[in-house]
Amino acid sequence: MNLSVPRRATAVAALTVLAVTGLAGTTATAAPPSAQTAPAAPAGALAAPDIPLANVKQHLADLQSIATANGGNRAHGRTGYKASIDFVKAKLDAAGFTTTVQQFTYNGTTGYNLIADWPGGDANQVLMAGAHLDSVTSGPGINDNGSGSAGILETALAVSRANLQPTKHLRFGWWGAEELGLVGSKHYVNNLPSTERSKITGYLNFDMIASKNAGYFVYDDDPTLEGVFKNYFAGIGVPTEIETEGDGRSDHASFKNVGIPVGGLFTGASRVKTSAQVQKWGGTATAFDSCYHSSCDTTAAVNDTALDRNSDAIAHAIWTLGTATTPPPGPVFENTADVSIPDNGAAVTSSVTVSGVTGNAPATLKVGVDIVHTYVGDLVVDLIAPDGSVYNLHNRSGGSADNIVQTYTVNASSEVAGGVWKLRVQDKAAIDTGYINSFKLTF
Ligand code: DTR
Ligand code: ZN
Ligand code: ZN
Ligand code: CA
Repeated sequence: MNLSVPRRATAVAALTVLAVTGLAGTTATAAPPSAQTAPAAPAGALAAPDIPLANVKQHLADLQSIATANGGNRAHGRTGYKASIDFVKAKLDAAGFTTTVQQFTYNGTTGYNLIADWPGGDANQVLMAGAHLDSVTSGPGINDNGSGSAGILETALAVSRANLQPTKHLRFGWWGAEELGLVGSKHYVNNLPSTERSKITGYLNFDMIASKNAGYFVYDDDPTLEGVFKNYFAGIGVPTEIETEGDGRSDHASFKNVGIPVGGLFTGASRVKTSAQVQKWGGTATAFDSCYHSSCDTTAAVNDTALDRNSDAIAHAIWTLGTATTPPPGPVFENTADVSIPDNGAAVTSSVTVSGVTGNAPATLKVGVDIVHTYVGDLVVDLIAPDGSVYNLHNRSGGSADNIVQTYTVNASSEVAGGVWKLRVQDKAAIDTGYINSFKLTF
């Protein structure tokens, strides 16, 4: 590189900093964060309409009336459940859906699933949303799970009102006997030929989305589906948390157990909201739903704001995932910690830990590199896969130009995705130095 007095002053200062911080001659690696930023909306996706809260509340009022007219509940094997199925089916038939009532037997009584297909879309790419329609015997089950049932019902009706022409085929399911052990959804999945199962690109589950003392929980089973919901709530300025008690606790487990990507939303049940969560979401440090599985789980037990936000989030997911012309970008893993690069010294690294991405990395792995440096011709920059494989990104080119801010596309299809990926940078010429500003992988 060309020596020049002004740079030397800069370089000397940089070396002093390195000596003091003890980075000189060592491989400094920033701690891999667990930070995963939600992917942007996929190309071509249409914006969802607002789901009218009044319409969703009317469905809840109708389900309440059904329970009241049928012994106070809508439980499996009771008249209130079949009446609920007939109610939802009639609305979907009138809206142009192709509906199927699937029967099963449990505890010696007949149970019912309702499946509604929106005609059109790619039959080989099915996007499914579901909610259990049954209640416990002790009450009308308006939050658990009239709320999820009404949220997807109104979203389906919005699809009809818009005469949506999605790229994917849209399917909605209302499950029986969830309260007895996910019986209806298990029956559906178990009786779905494997060729049909493999067409389901994602299943979105909504079980309790209007808890009175609501929290905003997003299922973290699939990074892409998780990102769609996190994107939505970030867009309306509502913080979310990962749903941690859900594994196996609702109908998404039936789909996850056969390898179908799942996602969903939840506002909490009998667990108590912490003081930190009260700070985040308001409400009180009591149960998220104090009427969980109780006779008081009525229309009075519903949080309208949570019902509205979650219904809109359901529509956002259906429109985003269902109308995208290209698959949504996969999950993003980023490390924004600065890592000083020793002048003419040892290599340093910034790393990210990839989790929740099954299989191998894609042939078009996007590697975002942001390096602040005053002479990029000094630098060798490599991507290091979890197994140690080296992919050179930059090799001393660029001369005296400043900074490398670039997204490289790497064919990493031979690499297992999960594990610690590193960006390795070495400054191989005296004077001029800099630091790694950020390192990002998009799958
Ligand atoms: N099993 C659900 C309620 C429930 C409890 N934890 C979670 C987590 C995620 C979804 C639902 C739930 C029921 O009683 O129907
Ligand atoms: Zn329940
Ligand atoms: Zn439930
Ligand atoms: Ca240098």
